Amino acid sequence: MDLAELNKVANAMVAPGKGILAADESGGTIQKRFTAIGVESTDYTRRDYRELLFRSAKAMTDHISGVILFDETIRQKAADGTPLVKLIEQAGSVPGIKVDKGAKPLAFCPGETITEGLDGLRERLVEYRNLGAKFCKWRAVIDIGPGIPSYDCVHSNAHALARYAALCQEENLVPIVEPEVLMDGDHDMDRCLEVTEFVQKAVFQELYYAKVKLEGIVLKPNMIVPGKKCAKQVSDAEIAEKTLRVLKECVPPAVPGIAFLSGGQSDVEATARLDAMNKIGGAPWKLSFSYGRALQAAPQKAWGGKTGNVAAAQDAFAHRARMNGLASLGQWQREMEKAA
Ligand code: 5MM
Repeated sequence: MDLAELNKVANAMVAPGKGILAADESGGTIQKRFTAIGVESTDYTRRDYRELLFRSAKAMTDHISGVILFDETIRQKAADGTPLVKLIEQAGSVPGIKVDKGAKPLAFCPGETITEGLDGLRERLVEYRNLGAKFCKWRAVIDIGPGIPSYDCVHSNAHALARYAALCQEENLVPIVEPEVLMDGDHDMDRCLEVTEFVQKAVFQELYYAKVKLEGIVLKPNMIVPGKKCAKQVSDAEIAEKTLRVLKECVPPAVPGIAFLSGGQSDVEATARLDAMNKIGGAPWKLSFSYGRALQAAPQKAWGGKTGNVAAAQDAFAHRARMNGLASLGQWQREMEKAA
Protein backbone atom coordinates (compact mmCIF):
# COMPACT_ATOMS: atom_id res chain seq x y z
CA MET A 1 0.00 0.00 0.00
CA ASP A 2 1.25 3.47 -0.94
CA LEU A 3 -0.39 5.64 1.71
CA ALA A 4 1.05 8.89 0.33
CA GLU A 5 -0.54 8.14 -3.06
CA LEU A 6 -3.88 7.17 -1.46
CA ASN A 7 -3.86 10.38 0.55
CA LYS A 8 -3.06 12.43 -2.56
CA VAL A 9 -5.99 10.91 -4.48
CA ALA A 10 -8.35 11.28 -1.49
CA ASN A 11 -7.42 14.96 -1.19
CA ALA A 12 -7.94 15.47 -4.93
CA MET A 13 -11.44 13.97 -4.57
CA VAL A 14 -12.38 16.67 -2.07
CA ALA A 15 -10.41 19.54 -3.64
CA PRO A 16 -11.76 23.00 -2.75
CA GLY A 17 -14.67 24.07 -4.97
CA LYS A 18 -15.12 20.56 -6.34
CA GLY A 19 -16.99 17.36 -5.58
CA ILE A 20 -17.85 13.94 -6.93
CA LEU A 21 -20.45 13.02 -9.54
CA ALA A 22 -22.14 9.74 -8.58
CA ALA A 23 -22.98 8.31 -12.01
CA ASP A 24 -22.88 4.69 -10.86
CA GLU A 25 -26.57 3.87 -11.20
CA SER A 26 -26.98 0.13 -11.68
CA GLY A 27 -29.22 -1.18 -14.49
CA GLY A 28 -32.43 -1.03 -12.49
CA THR A 29 -31.84 2.45 -11.11
CA ILE A 30 -30.89 4.08 -14.43
CA GLN A 31 -33.94 2.44 -16.01
CA LYS A 32 -36.11 4.07 -13.35
CA ARG A 33 -34.48 7.47 -13.99
CA PHE A 34 -34.89 7.11 -17.77
CA THR A 35 -38.50 5.95 -17.49
CA ALA A 36 -39.26 9.15 -15.57
CA ILE A 37 -38.05 11.22 -18.55
CA GLY A 38 -39.55 8.97 -21.23
CA VAL A 39 -36.28 7.44 -22.45
CA GLU A 40 -35.70 3.76 -23.14
CA SER A 41 -32.68 2.41 -21.25
CA THR A 42 -30.31 0.75 -23.76
CA ASP A 43 -26.50 0.49 -24.01
CA TYR A 44 -26.62 3.43 -26.43
CA THR A 45 -28.91 5.75 -24.47
CA ARG A 46 -26.95 5.10 -21.27
CA ARG A 47 -23.71 5.78 -23.16
CA ASP A 48 -25.06 8.94 -24.83
CA TYR A 49 -26.38 10.31 -21.55
CA ARG A 50 -23.18 9.70 -19.62
CA GLU A 51 -21.08 10.97 -22.51
CA LEU A 52 -22.95 14.28 -22.46
CA LEU A 53 -22.17 14.65 -18.76
CA PHE A 54 -18.49 13.81 -19.12
CA ARG A 55 -18.17 16.15 -22.11
CA SER A 56 -19.57 19.09 -20.12
CA ALA A 57 -16.14 20.67 -20.20
CA LYS A 58 -16.57 23.55 -17.77
CA ALA A 59 -18.56 21.63 -15.19
CA MET A 60 -16.14 18.74 -15.25
CA THR A 61 -12.95 20.79 -15.21
CA ASP A 62 -13.99 23.37 -12.65
CA HIS A 63 -16.27 21.50 -10.25
CA ILE A 64 -16.16 17.71 -10.64
CA SER A 65 -13.18 16.17 -8.87
CA GLY A 66 -14.14 12.58 -9.60
CA VAL A 67 -16.81 10.41 -11.19
CA ILE A 68 -18.15 7.14 -9.79
CA LEU A 69 -18.85 4.76 -12.65
CA PHE A 70 -20.81 1.53 -12.99
CA ASP A 71 -19.17 -1.63 -14.35
CA GLU A 72 -20.76 -1.14 -17.78
CA THR A 73 -19.65 2.52 -18.05
CA ILE A 74 -16.00 1.99 -17.15
CA ARG A 75 -15.77 -0.30 -20.21
CA GLN A 76 -17.77 1.91 -22.62
CA LYS A 77 -16.52 4.13 -25.42
CA ALA A 78 -17.96 7.46 -26.55
CA ALA A 79 -19.60 7.70 -29.98
CA ASP A 80 -16.22 8.67 -31.52
CA GLY A 81 -14.47 5.67 -29.94
CA THR A 82 -12.79 7.50 -27.02
CA PRO A 83 -13.10 5.50 -23.80
CA LEU A 84 -15.44 7.31 -21.37
CA VAL A 85 -12.70 6.99 -18.73
CA LYS A 86 -10.40 9.05 -21.00
CA LEU A 87 -13.02 11.84 -21.24
CA ILE A 88 -13.05 12.05 -17.47
CA GLU A 89 -9.26 12.08 -17.25
CA GLN A 90 -8.97 14.70 -20.01
CA ALA A 91 -11.19 16.98 -17.92
CA GLY A 92 -8.74 16.62 -15.02
CA SER A 93 -11.22 14.53 -13.02
CA VAL A 94 -10.54 11.18 -11.36
CA PRO A 95 -12.40 8.02 -12.49
CA GLY A 96 -13.75 5.68 -9.83
CA ILE A 97 -15.94 2.60 -9.73
CA LYS A 98 -18.81 1.19 -7.68
CA VAL A 99 -17.69 -2.28 -6.60
CA ASP A 100 -20.52 -3.45 -4.38
CA LYS A 101 -23.08 -5.86 -5.81
CA GLY A 102 -26.05 -4.22 -4.18
CA ALA A 103 -28.08 -4.50 -0.97
CA LYS A 104 -29.67 -7.94 -0.47
CA PRO A 105 -32.09 -9.17 2.23
CA LEU A 106 -30.28 -9.89 5.51
CA ALA A 107 -31.09 -13.29 7.02
CA PHE A 108 -33.40 -13.20 10.08
CA CYS A 109 -33.72 -9.41 9.79
CA PRO A 110 -36.99 -8.66 7.98
CA GLY A 111 -36.91 -5.36 6.12
CA GLU A 112 -33.13 -4.99 6.41
CA THR A 113 -30.32 -5.49 3.93
CA ILE A 114 -26.66 -6.40 3.74
CA THR A 115 -24.53 -5.11 0.89
CA GLU A 116 -22.85 -7.95 -0.97
CA GLY A 117 -19.81 -8.15 -3.24
CA LEU A 118 -16.82 -9.24 -1.16
CA ASP A 119 -16.33 -12.60 -2.91
CA GLY A 120 -13.77 -12.18 -5.68
CA LEU A 121 -13.38 -8.47 -4.90
CA ARG A 122 -9.56 -8.57 -4.78
CA GLU A 123 -9.43 -9.82 -8.39
CA ARG A 124 -12.08 -7.34 -9.57
CA LEU A 125 -10.11 -4.47 -8.03
CA VAL A 126 -7.04 -5.41 -10.06
CA GLU A 127 -9.14 -5.33 -13.24
CA TYR A 128 -10.74 -1.97 -12.39
CA ARG A 129 -7.34 -0.50 -11.63
CA ASN A 130 -6.15 -1.59 -15.06
CA LEU A 131 -9.24 0.04 -16.58
CA GLY A 132 -8.23 3.38 -15.00
CA ALA A 133 -10.07 3.52 -11.65
CA LYS A 134 -8.28 5.39 -8.87
CA PHE A 135 -10.99 5.00 -6.26
CA CYS A 136 -13.94 2.75 -5.42
CA LYS A 137 -17.32 3.00 -3.78
CA TRP A 138 -19.37 0.64 -1.58
CA ARG A 139 -22.76 1.65 -0.24
CA ALA A 140 -24.32 0.15 2.88
CA VAL A 141 -28.03 0.83 3.32
CA ILE A 142 -29.55 1.28 6.77
CA ASP A 143 -33.29 1.80 6.96
CA ILE A 144 -35.12 3.33 9.92
CA GLY A 145 -38.47 1.87 10.96
CA PRO A 146 -40.28 0.26 13.88
CA GLY A 147 -37.63 -1.85 15.65
CA ILE A 148 -34.96 -1.25 13.01
CA PRO A 149 -32.10 -0.93 12.40
CA SER A 150 -31.03 -4.02 14.31
CA TYR A 151 -27.57 -4.44 15.79
CA ASP A 152 -27.01 -7.30 13.33
CA CYS A 153 -27.74 -5.05 10.32
CA VAL A 154 -25.52 -2.18 11.51
CA HIS A 155 -22.67 -4.44 12.58
CA SER A 156 -22.75 -6.67 9.47
CA ASN A 157 -22.76 -3.69 7.11
CA ALA A 158 -19.99 -1.90 9.02
CA HIS A 159 -17.89 -5.08 8.90
CA ALA A 160 -18.42 -5.49 5.15
CA LEU A 161 -17.52 -1.82 4.54
CA ALA A 162 -14.28 -2.30 6.48
CA ARG A 163 -13.32 -5.48 4.61
CA TYR A 164 -14.01 -3.72 1.30
CA ALA A 165 -11.98 -0.65 2.35
CA ALA A 166 -8.98 -2.77 3.40
CA LEU A 167 -8.99 -4.64 0.08
CA CYS A 168 -9.11 -1.33 -1.82
CA GLN A 169 -6.17 0.12 0.08
CA GLU A 170 -4.16 -3.05 -0.42
CA GLU A 171 -4.68 -2.47 -4.17
CA ASN A 172 -3.86 1.28 -3.88
CA LEU A 173 -7.43 2.36 -4.58
CA VAL A 174 -9.10 4.94 -2.34
CA PRO A 175 -12.28 3.50 -0.80
CA ILE A 176 -15.32 5.76 -0.57
CA VAL A 177 -16.98 4.43 2.57
CA GLU A 178 -20.72 5.03 2.22
CA PRO A 179 -22.98 4.05 5.11
CA GLU A 180 -26.33 5.55 4.09
CA VAL A 181 -29.07 5.95 6.67
CA LEU A 182 -32.16 6.33 4.50
CA MET A 183 -34.47 9.31 4.79
CA ASP A 184 -37.58 7.30 3.82
CA GLY A 185 -40.19 6.98 6.54
CA ASP A 186 -41.80 9.24 9.11
CA HIS A 187 -39.09 9.26 11.81
CA ASP A 188 -37.99 12.60 13.19
CA MET A 189 -34.61 14.25 13.01
CA ASP A 190 -33.49 13.03 16.44
CA ARG A 191 -34.05 9.43 15.40
CA CYS A 192 -31.93 10.00 12.29
CA LEU A 193 -29.25 11.53 14.51
CA GLU A 194 -29.29 8.60 16.95
CA VAL A 195 -29.11 5.97 14.19
CA THR A 196 -26.45 7.82 12.20
CA GLU A 197 -24.26 8.13 15.29
CA PHE A 198 -24.65 4.41 16.02
CA VAL A 199 -23.77 3.54 12.40
CA GLN A 200 -20.77 5.88 12.16
CA LYS A 201 -19.32 4.64 15.46
CA ALA A 202 -19.69 1.03 14.28
CA VAL A 203 -18.08 1.82 10.91
CA PHE A 204 -15.01 3.54 12.38
CA GLN A 205 -14.53 0.78 14.91
CA GLU A 206 -14.57 -1.84 12.12
CA LEU A 207 -12.25 0.26 9.94
CA TYR A 208 -9.79 0.28 12.82
CA TYR A 209 -10.02 -3.50 13.33
CA ALA A 210 -9.48 -3.99 9.57
CA LYS A 211 -6.32 -1.81 9.70
CA VAL A 212 -7.72 0.72 7.24
CA LYS A 213 -5.68 3.93 7.10
CA LEU A 214 -8.06 6.84 7.54
CA GLU A 215 -5.76 9.23 5.61
CA GLY A 216 -6.59 7.16 2.53
CA ILE A 217 -10.41 7.09 2.57
CA VAL A 218 -13.28 9.44 1.75
CA LEU A 219 -16.42 9.14 3.87
CA LYS A 220 -19.80 9.46 2.12
CA PRO A 221 -22.50 9.84 4.78
CA ASN A 222 -26.09 11.02 4.88
CA MET A 223 -26.93 14.35 6.45
CA ILE A 224 -29.02 14.41 9.63
CA VAL A 225 -32.53 15.06 8.29
CA PRO A 226 -36.07 14.14 9.36
CA GLY A 227 -37.73 11.32 7.39
CA LYS A 228 -39.49 12.47 4.21
CA LYS A 229 -42.87 11.67 5.74
CA CYS A 230 -42.15 13.28 9.11
CA ALA A 231 -44.68 16.00 9.92
CA LYS A 232 -41.99 18.21 11.43
CA GLN A 233 -39.50 19.42 8.84
CA VAL A 234 -36.62 21.64 9.97
CA SER A 235 -34.40 24.47 8.74
CA ASP A 236 -31.24 24.04 6.69
CA ALA A 237 -29.33 25.66 9.58
CA GLU A 238 -30.51 22.98 12.03
CA ILE A 239 -29.62 20.19 9.60
CA ALA A 240 -26.15 21.67 9.13
CA GLU A 241 -25.58 22.13 12.85
CA LYS A 242 -26.73 18.61 13.85
CA THR A 243 -24.91 16.91 10.98
CA LEU A 244 -21.65 18.57 11.97
CA ARG A 245 -22.22 17.76 15.63
CA VAL A 246 -22.67 14.03 14.97
CA LEU A 247 -19.78 13.80 12.52
CA LYS A 248 -17.45 15.54 14.98
CA GLU A 249 -18.42 12.89 17.57
CA CYS A 250 -17.59 10.04 15.21
CA VAL A 251 -15.13 10.91 12.43
CA PRO A 252 -11.42 11.29 13.29
CA PRO A 253 -9.64 14.31 11.78
CA ALA A 254 -7.26 11.98 9.91
CA VAL A 255 -10.04 11.50 7.32
CA PRO A 256 -9.23 13.99 4.51
CA GLY A 257 -12.78 14.63 3.43
CA ILE A 258 -16.47 13.98 3.78
CA ALA A 259 -18.48 13.92 0.55
CA PHE A 260 -22.19 13.80 1.33
CA LEU A 261 -24.81 11.83 -0.56
CA SER A 262 -28.03 13.67 -1.42
CA GLY A 263 -30.32 10.77 -0.52
CA GLY A 264 -33.57 12.15 -1.95
CA GLN A 265 -33.22 15.78 -0.89
CA SER A 266 -34.13 18.21 -3.68
CA ASP A 267 -31.13 19.50 -5.60
CA VAL A 268 -31.33 22.98 -4.05
CA GLU A 269 -31.83 21.54 -0.53
CA ALA A 270 -28.70 19.40 -0.92
CA THR A 271 -26.74 22.47 -2.03
CA ALA A 272 -28.13 24.79 0.67
CA ARG A 273 -27.35 22.36 3.49
CA LEU A 274 -23.79 21.67 2.32
CA ASP A 275 -23.28 25.41 2.04
CA ALA A 276 -24.69 25.96 5.55
CA MET A 277 -22.18 23.49 6.99
CA ASN A 278 -19.28 25.17 5.25
CA LYS A 279 -20.49 28.58 6.40
CA ILE A 280 -20.34 27.31 10.01
CA GLY A 281 -16.72 26.34 9.29
CA GLY A 282 -14.09 24.93 11.63
CA ALA A 283 -14.51 21.28 10.58
CA PRO A 284 -11.33 19.19 10.63
CA TRP A 285 -12.13 17.62 7.23
CA LYS A 286 -13.15 19.02 3.83
CA LEU A 287 -16.94 19.02 3.44
CA SER A 288 -17.95 18.29 -0.11
CA PHE A 289 -20.52 16.40 -2.20
CA SER A 290 -20.86 13.07 -3.96
CA TYR A 291 -24.33 13.57 -5.35
CA GLY A 292 -26.24 11.38 -7.77
CA ARG A 293 -29.79 12.65 -7.98
CA ALA A 294 -29.02 16.18 -6.76
CA LEU A 295 -26.57 16.68 -9.65
CA GLN A 296 -28.42 14.76 -12.32
CA ALA A 297 -32.15 15.42 -11.91
CA ALA A 298 -31.95 18.75 -13.79
CA PRO A 299 -29.81 17.56 -16.73
CA GLN A 300 -31.90 14.42 -17.11
CA LYS A 301 -35.07 16.49 -17.36
CA ALA A 302 -33.48 18.94 -19.81
CA TRP A 303 -32.14 16.11 -22.01
CA GLY A 304 -35.18 13.85 -22.32
CA GLY A 305 -33.23 11.59 -24.69
CA LYS A 306 -33.09 14.16 -27.52
CA THR A 307 -29.84 15.04 -29.31
CA GLY A 308 -31.10 18.60 -29.77
CA ASN A 309 -31.28 18.99 -25.99
CA VAL A 310 -27.68 18.01 -25.23
CA ALA A 311 -26.47 21.61 -24.83
CA ALA A 312 -29.39 22.46 -22.52
CA ALA A 313 -28.69 19.36 -20.43
CA GLN A 314 -25.01 20.28 -20.20
CA ASP A 315 -25.96 23.80 -19.09
CA ALA A 316 -28.24 22.35 -16.38
CA PHE A 317 -25.46 20.04 -15.19
CA ALA A 318 -22.91 22.88 -15.24
CA HIS A 319 -25.22 25.02 -13.13
CA ARG A 320 -25.72 22.36 -10.44
CA ALA A 321 -22.01 21.50 -10.44
CA ARG A 322 -21.14 25.19 -9.97
CA MET A 323 -23.73 25.68 -7.21
CA ASN A 324 -22.38 22.68 -5.31
CA GLY A 325 -18.79 23.76 -5.93
CA LEU A 326 -19.64 27.09 -4.31
CA ALA A 327 -21.44 25.29 -1.47
CA SER A 328 -18.29 23.26 -0.79
CA LEU A 329 -16.61 26.62 -0.11
CA GLY A 330 -19.54 28.12 1.83
CA GLN A 331 -19.96 30.71 -0.94
CA TRP A 332 -23.38 29.77 -2.34
CA GLN A 333 -26.28 32.24 -2.22
CA ARG A 334 -29.93 31.33 -2.85
CA GLU A 335 -30.24 34.25 -5.30
CA MET A 336 -27.76 32.48 -7.60
CA GLU A 337 -30.42 29.84 -8.23
CA LYS A 338 -33.03 32.43 -9.16
CA ALA A 339 -30.61 34.28 -11.45
CA ALA A 340 -29.93 31.04 -13.34
C1 5MM B 1 -26.19 7.27 -8.30
O1 5MM B 1 -26.82 6.38 -7.42
C2 5MM B 1 -25.95 5.38 -6.87
C3 5MM B 1 -26.28 4.03 -7.36
O2 5MM B 1 -27.45 3.51 -6.84
P1 5MM B 1 -27.87 1.98 -7.23
O3 5MM B 1 -26.75 1.09 -6.82
O4 5MM B 1 -29.12 1.77 -6.43
O5 5MM B 1 -28.13 1.94 -8.69
C4 5MM B 1 -25.93 5.52 -5.33
O6 5MM B 1 -25.15 4.56 -4.69
C5 5MM B 1 -25.36 6.84 -5.03
O7 5MM B 1 -23.98 6.86 -5.30
C6 5MM B 1 -25.56 7.27 -3.60
O8 5MM B 1 -26.64 6.68 -2.99
C7 5MM B 1 -25.74 8.76 -3.57
O9 5MM B 1 -26.67 9.14 -4.54
P2 5MM B 1 -27.75 10.23 -4.18
O10 5MM B 1 -28.69 10.22 -5.36
O11 5MM B 1 -28.39 9.79 -2.91
O12 5MM B 1 -26.96 11.53 -4.04
